[in-house]
Amino acid sequence: MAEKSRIGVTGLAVMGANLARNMARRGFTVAVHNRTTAKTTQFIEDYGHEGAFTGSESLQDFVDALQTPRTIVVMVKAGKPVDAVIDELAPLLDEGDIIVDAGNSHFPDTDRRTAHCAELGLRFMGIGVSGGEEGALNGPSIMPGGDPAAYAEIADVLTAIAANVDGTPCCTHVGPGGAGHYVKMVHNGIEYADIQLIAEAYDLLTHVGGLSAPEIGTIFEQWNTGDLESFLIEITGIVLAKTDERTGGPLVDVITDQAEQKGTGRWTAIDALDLGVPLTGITEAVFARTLSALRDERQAASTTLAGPAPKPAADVDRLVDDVRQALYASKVVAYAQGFAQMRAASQANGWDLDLGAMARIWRGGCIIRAQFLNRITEAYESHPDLDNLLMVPYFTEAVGNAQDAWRRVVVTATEHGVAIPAFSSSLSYYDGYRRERGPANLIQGLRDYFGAHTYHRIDADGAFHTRWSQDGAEVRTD
Ligand code: NBP
Repeated sequence: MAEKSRIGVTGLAVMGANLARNMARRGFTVAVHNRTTAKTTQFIEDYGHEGAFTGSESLQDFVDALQTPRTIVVMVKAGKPVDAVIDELAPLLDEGDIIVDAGNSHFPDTDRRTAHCAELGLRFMGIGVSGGEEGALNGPSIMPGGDPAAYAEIADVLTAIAANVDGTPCCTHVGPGGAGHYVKMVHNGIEYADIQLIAEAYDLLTHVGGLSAPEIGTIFEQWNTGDLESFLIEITGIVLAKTDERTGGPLVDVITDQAEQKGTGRWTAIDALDLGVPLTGITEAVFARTLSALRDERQAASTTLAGPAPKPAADVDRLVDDVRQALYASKVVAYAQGFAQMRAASQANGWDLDLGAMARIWRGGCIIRAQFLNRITEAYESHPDLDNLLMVPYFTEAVGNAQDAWRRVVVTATEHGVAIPAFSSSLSYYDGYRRERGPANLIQGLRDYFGAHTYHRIDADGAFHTRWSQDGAEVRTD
């Protein structure tokens, strides 16, 4: 009888196949299965030589091929397919077996599946995997959520296949239930903001700076040697430098300007609204994608709605440096907001998230990997109860130093009619957050006028209402 496999992977589309290959390359024995058998056969044909795989046609054979207690990684399309696979697997499994959902599941689904599996005597883990197909094969960032004891049993595999930075695997137990998928969701949301900020920088350098795509590509290449050093800045340089084989011009110039999305950014924004966390950068990035999708409407509006007359920038070198600083400051704000959201979720759900560790496991393998994540880890190591990243000296100084350039960029973009929702909302957040007294006193006054919603006074305890349309007197209401 063949040796039983350490771990199983069901779902052999690009992500599952690459994760299984990564595991086998690290010396683990891997059972593989796919709903459509032809994909399993093809997988064994293509990659069977890379490691110790056992391919199975039926789920029963797949389950039988595993060492007990079994660990089964489910890597199928997020949503109903995950439930379908759990329903099919559950009757074939034994108490204590572990089902790992490594897809992009929504965290409430993970909480629900964790409870459902527990009722069946099974252990369920929801793990976030970032890095796309390349990461899955060569080392992703892994965000495991679920029972810590179950994690301990599979940590050898997960830490071995994860990316590794300075000898530290980009994988650590995140928290119970849906915590891993939650952190992956916010990671994706931050990715939306990062990408939107890069797009706005490109837009400004194109339409105000008058620079070509390859020229901007070279600028991004330079930026990647400084504070902005990151995977996304690096690949922006590469994408902008790419020549289109058909036209001989820059490839980006012939790509339609409609951004698609799979939903994780939207989930992050919705969750921020539910939690009451101001998450302007990510939310504006989601809205910018939805606005980009209205291509027909935009084309009609472009010949109807007035904008300012075009005028070139007076000093392009200064614009380039201002945009670099605005990009950095806005990025700091986007991360500050994302981490504030994770902190709020951690408190609301009792997850006890180690936010410094989250930044640490994002340093390698994932799409938002960046030098500056080290600074976030350091910030939470020195201030574990930090309310907002902007309040640690490194970031306070970084954003403070950039603010003049940041304000000039927002003014310039506005004067030139270039939409910069992420740059400007980040700056407004910064200005709103640093205000000792904002204008919400008037909001409360208005709410009290039209709805008797009451207000609090700065000079007295309690809730008050003014009888605006009666005698105008103020009454205490609590
Ligand atoms: P897909 O998301 O395209 O899903 C395809 C897989 O799901 C196939 O193996 C398919 O089997 C299986 N499947 C479906 Br669809 N319905 C099923 C059902 N009812 N029962 C059993 N199997 C079913 O694959 P992917 O792009 O590899 O992504 C997998 C997961 O990883 C997703 O959650 C995705 O969001 C996440 N993710 C993807 C990336 C990326 O870069 N692609 C990055 C990070 C995370 P079949 O062959 O029989 O149709």
